[in-house]
Amino acid sequence: MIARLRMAAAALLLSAGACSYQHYQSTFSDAAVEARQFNILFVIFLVVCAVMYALVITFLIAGIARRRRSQANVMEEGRHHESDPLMGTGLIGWGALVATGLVGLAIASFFTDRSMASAAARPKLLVTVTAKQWWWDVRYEAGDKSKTFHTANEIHLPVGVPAQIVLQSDDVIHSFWVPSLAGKQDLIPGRVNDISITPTRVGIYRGQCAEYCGAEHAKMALTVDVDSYGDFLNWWRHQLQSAPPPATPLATAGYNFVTSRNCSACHAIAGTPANGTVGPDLTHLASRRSIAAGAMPMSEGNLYGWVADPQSIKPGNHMPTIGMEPDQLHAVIAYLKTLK
Ligand code: HEC
Ligand SMILES: [Cu+2]
Repeated sequence: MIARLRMAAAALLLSAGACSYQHYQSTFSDAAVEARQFNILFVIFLVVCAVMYALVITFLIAGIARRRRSQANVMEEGRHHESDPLMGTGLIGWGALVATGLVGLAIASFFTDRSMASAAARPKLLVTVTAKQWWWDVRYEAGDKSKTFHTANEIHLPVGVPAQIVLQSDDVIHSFWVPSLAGKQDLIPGRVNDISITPTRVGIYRGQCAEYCGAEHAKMALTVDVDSYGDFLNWWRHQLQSAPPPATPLATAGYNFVTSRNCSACHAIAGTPANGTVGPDLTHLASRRSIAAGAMPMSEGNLYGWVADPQSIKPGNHMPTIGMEPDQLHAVIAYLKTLK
């Protein structure tokens, strides 16, 4: 019954032209324990409220019909004010039904909350997400400091493993929202929030900032890759590695430009002198799916576009347009492409 309703709701959403990526960014197609619990609760609320609504409308129509009938039959004044013996019992029954419905909803909410809390109580993976105008810094935590690393705008989680995502903000209030995986949670300056996610289905899930945070709020997306355990471990081991040294003369020229000019004041590249924290970590830039928090797909052409003139792509973002000669731009892109 619940599954049918959910399918009907999802079909409705899709037929309304929502999108062809059924599992990409949808509250209805859950891919984590937390999102599923929300969905079950949603269906319970929907069914209880729909039944009550249908009853109210039925009684209303019955009442109107009855009054019409009695007006037609009985002309003398006061007749229809006579109390109906069934009325008292009916009212008590109605009150009991409303109370049962409300208590039922409260109990359902309570158990949903409890089971989400119990999933959150045993996280196996700790990821800190810091929202910045207008991108997401992602730090994988580990007891051993040498096993901590940064990435940006792309989170990887192993399927079936409860993860705790710690949420912080450096500037204004943002909101972390990956509809297929969990509800929304705000990132508030000066405060530490968190959200737990236990993914149940391998796939790519899109999320976005859900709290207006300034000019480029609309271009502040992120993706969560839910990987099989093996794929996750491979990704994780790869992210722990430093950037390889440049192998061609062109890439070396790019390396020299990036590490000696202002790029390195804002960006970090592990294994090089670049250690800025104003912008995204670039160590494995080329392995990511998009550029600048989902503003564009990752490609050589788009990298050229971004580095040459980031302000035309995301007007107002905090990376200034940096004057470069064409050969310097070629060199920088040749180097960035090696950051796999
Ligand atoms: C004043 C700081 C600053 C400087 C200098 C700077 N950047 Fe950036 N850069 C940023 C910020 C902030 C972002 C994120 C913009 C956004 O998504 O809103 C960014 C984003 C990027 C991205 C996309 C990263 C991603 O994860 O999608 C690349 C690539 C990049 N910068 C390369 C460079 C290069 C190359 C230089 C030097 C020529 C440079 N940046 C200079 C601040 C800077
Ligand atoms: Cu925002």
